[in-house]
Amino acid sequence: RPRVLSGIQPTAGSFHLGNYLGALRQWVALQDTHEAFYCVVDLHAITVEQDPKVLRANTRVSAAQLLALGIDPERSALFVQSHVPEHAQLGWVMQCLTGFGEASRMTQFKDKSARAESAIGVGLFTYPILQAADILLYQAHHVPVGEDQRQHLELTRDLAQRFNSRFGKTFRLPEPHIVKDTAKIFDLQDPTSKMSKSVPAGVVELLEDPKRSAKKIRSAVTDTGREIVYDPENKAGVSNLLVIYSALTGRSVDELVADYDGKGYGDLKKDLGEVFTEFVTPVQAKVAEYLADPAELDKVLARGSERAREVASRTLARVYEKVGFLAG
Ligand code: AQP
Repeated sequence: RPRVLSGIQPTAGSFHLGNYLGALRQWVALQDTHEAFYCVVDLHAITVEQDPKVLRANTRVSAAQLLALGIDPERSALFVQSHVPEHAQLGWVMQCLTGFGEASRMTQFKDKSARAESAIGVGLFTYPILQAADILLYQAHHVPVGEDQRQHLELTRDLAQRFNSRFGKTFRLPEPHIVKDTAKIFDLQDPTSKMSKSVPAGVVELLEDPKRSAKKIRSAVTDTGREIVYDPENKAGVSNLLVIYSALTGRSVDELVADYDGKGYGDLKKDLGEVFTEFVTPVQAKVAEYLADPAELDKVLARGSERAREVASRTLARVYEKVGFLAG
């Protein structure tokens, strides 16, 4: 079976609707067809300042959400990145292969560093290179991510190709798995920017009180017109709501547009609030169950990292040999 690898940061605790629709839903679906490796990327989380207690708690909260959303630890290796030291080890080799100019072209770093309120660490700059190592360690065929990660996937492929041509074929070149319709979910307050944990006003969080989410949806920014149509250029807000509605219900956007013919934005928003509440309520209940037994949760993660290390250590050993390290 083809392999799939993806990761998510535990930084915010709660995942948001963009994470879910852009990436996590695909993680769940790909378990049916792929050998899956999914990780909570805590090494990436310290690229911005962290409170150690909060990070530890949020790492468990993140794992609990992944299980609640449908990641099955019997079928998939679910693990915490720092439990598999090969990530940092291959990350270093990959850093030595990356051009400074090449790393400087990453637009996400430019965005994040421009927004940052505190000092920017070198880790934030090199994070896409560690991400390349995350993927290449597992020889992943596919990497389910949102559109914002496309450039990082390109870098990963470039680095894999460079390594292969310098040292002989070692890495598989991974393909991004980006589902077009939900590749970029937009902020409810600013429907021209992506929904992002760094700009919390228009973000729908999976673990917040669903009443709060419904309220955010009711007050989502829409244009001054009345008609409910899908037109991302001129009606970004309404189009974003239609995409979310469609993804959560499995009904097509066209079908929804037909259904809401003659109705107003208020009706659409109210109904979407209810659809979201229905989706998220059982997820929240399951998260609470997993968190009620942290020892069991830790066991699941330990089993996951054991499986991950089997694969990761094999890749790293080949890499160390190829670059010329003396066998230890
Ligand atoms: N708005 C989005 N639409 C679609 N996909 C999205 N993803 C994130 N936002 C959207 C996808 O979610 C996965 C996990 O994201 P991450 O935890 O690695 O962090 P991120 O991309 O840094 O998430 P944020 O919320 O957007 O944080 P900031 O503000 O720090 O940039 C990824 O596959 C991502 O594509």
